Amino acid sequence: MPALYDGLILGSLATLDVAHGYGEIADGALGWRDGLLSFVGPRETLGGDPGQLAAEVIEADGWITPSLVDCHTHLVFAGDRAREFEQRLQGASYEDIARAGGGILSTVRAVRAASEADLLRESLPRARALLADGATTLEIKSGYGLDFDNERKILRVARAIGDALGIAVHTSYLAAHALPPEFAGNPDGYIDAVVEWLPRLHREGLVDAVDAFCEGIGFSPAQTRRVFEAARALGLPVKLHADQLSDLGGAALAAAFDGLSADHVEHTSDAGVRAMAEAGTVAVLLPGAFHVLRETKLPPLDAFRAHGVPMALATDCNPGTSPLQSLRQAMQLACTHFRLTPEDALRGATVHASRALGLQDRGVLRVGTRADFVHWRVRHPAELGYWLGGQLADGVYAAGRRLA
Ligand code: DI6
Ligand code: FE
Repeated sequence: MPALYDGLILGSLATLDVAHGYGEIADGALGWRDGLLSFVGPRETLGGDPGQLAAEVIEADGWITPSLVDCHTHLVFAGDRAREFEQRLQGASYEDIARAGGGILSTVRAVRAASEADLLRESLPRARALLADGATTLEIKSGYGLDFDNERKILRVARAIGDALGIAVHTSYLAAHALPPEFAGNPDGYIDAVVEWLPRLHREGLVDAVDAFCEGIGFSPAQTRRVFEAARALGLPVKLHADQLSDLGGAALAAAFDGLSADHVEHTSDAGVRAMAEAGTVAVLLPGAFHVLRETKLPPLDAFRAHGVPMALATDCNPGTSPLQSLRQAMQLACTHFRLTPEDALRGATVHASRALGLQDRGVLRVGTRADFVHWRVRHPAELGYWLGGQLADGVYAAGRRLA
């Protein structure tokens, strides 16, 4: 008789499949078949000897949670910006450096000079690091190419990372990230190009969502709107780097387009929060950038809570503002800087992050969802938002397959 489950893992479960709390099942069992969870419950209700029910049985001491979902990264890039980090420590601001042609544009120069193979070779270790610390779904943005061929190169590398590691990669087209030198003084002309490239890249299957940097050193709300209209014409969801350094009404703009998420949101106003609540737009908090830029303006956390706006967490892994290669570390930073509880942080990096990508098939341990889970060497799930560094993941699984 064929086994009922392809695999079973036995241990303490934090299912998160509840409105409050971890959804703890102390002596639990998780079973899967064909990549989906088919049993989640107390071990004693399995109804048989695990060894007879499943082809593979794993005894896990420690806790099992849903795999982490990193819903905002720029991890495909070349080079680094350590020198610029040094300049900031000597007093230059992020905006000063950007205006002087450094910042994002210095990474653009490095990306343009790199071959597709180089770019994959440089970026893959970052994705591997995220995976090793529990993330099996990653969002990866373009935005360091700023011309058709180089934006395409980044998106192709993002897809290649998914194939190489067996993880799920969701791509976002972020050509409206900075103004390339070819369009100096002509941002509207650049937006024309951004809008023209989008359907061509979409036709190649390279775009899952559309993003923009709506900021004084980025693009105006009117320019962002044009990019969003192009996305809408193709039926693509949008998200936005909104209100990171100043309040341009970005969060409300993302909400007006039924955005999946508004990200950063440190300067979002009360009206912005209300618009997000109404549209169901998720707030993606990026404590890595907050930490590295030594920001002091906190996102409107109480307002998000009061209006029931879900708060997701992500690494924002990028060479300028967040050289962060662990989502678990982002959870710790969110607890420290934003006073999230470890439980909020875990939800932020799982359930809410999935929602920020428009995904309902992961982020909790529930029958019928993907068998994406992590076995952690911890005594309690609160430890996931507590330790700085270290190696806690004992096994990282996607669709029932062990990847790390
Ligand atoms: N905001 C960010 O935090 C990243 N992009 C953005 O629009 C930073 C990108 C970089 O500095 O390279
Ligand atoms: Fe970002």
